[in-house]
Amino acid sequence: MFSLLVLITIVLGVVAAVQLSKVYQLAAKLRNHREEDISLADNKMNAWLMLIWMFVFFAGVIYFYVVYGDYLPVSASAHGNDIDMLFMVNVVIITIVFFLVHLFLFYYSWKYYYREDRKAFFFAHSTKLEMIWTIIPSIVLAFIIIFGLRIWNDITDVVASENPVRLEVYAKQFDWTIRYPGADNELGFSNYNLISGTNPLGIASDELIIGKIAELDEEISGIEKKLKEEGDFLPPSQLEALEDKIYRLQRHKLRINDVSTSREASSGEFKAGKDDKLVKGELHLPLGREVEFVFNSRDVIHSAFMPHFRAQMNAVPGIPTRFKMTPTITTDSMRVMEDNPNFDYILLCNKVCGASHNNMAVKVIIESEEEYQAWLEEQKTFSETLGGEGETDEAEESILEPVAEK
Ligand SMILES: [Cu+2]
Repeated sequence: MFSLLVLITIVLGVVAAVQLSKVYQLAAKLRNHREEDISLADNKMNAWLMLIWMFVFFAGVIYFYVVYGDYLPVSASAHGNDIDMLFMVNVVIITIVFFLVHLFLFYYSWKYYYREDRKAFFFAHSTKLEMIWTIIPSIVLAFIIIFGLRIWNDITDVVASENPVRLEVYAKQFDWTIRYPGADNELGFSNYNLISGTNPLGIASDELIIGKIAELDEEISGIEKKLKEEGDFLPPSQLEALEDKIYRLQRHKLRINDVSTSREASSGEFKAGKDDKLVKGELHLPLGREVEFVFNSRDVIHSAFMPHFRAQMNAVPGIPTRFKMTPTITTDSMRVMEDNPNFDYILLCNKVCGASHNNMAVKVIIESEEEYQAWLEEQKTFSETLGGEGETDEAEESILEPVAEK
């Protein structure tokens, strides 16, 4: 309702301005005064308007700095303070330049408005001036870039800590799945070709590969049966569509074969996926331990943004991206600091990725190591969610029945 009122006010304001200018033009015409004839009084008025506007403009900018300048939440990660410092340094430099440039712009517009008896000082070139406005910005920009790069290198340096938390953040339209590596602290190999209803991240294992191939075979033979029985009665377009589907399913099978004969398969990495833990809706992290994130996406580019931790990384289909950070404030402490018992950290999608992009948010919970371990203990492993054949070690040797079916 309020925004409607604002809109009406703006529209009426524009209409009024247009009408006023028409009246002005008409009056000028009556006075036999062409629009391009500018009097000294006009010039003077414009000069003063420039100066007045400068003060209004500056006052407005200062007002917004004061009211909205402190909009960032408290940083809750080890590197967050560095980012904030970098940000502040940039803001200070930009603010100084902003005020200087606009001061000159408006002040000289006011001071040197046109007067008949005065001629402008004219010169074609000044090496000194050119040097000043080339060298000073170069130095300032070089400083900003070097300073920024140093901080970025500190944040992204590859030396891992002794005992990091490893996890994968897997995006799809429109939610996030968090995968913890389980007891071996190793994320199992995964491939999007293996994604199914029960295997949302496409984690690989011998059984799952066999299961998936069986699933595809079943689908193919179903279509072939249909073609045999009804083929003669189907319109050509539908016939073509079914044949195309068979072709695509067979291609999918070939790709799965590639997965099972890939390098990862022979090095036994398939084992690591069994005890992985898949969690939706919540991301738990222990306080003070370094977290190594791997980001992946199933469909389009998403971006994992955690504003309180000053962290953001794109999740790109087919290209795992990485980021490290160490949380420094628990959710409980932050609730006290913010004086808000309902406060929660958040991970959200920061790339407009489709219709329900705004739904892509996950609660982030920073807790003590003990609480974190207790919570992790409660989560089901991937093989448990598949249907309870549990931790059978023999499964790796003998190839069991397909388990992918529900
Ligand atoms: Cu998204």
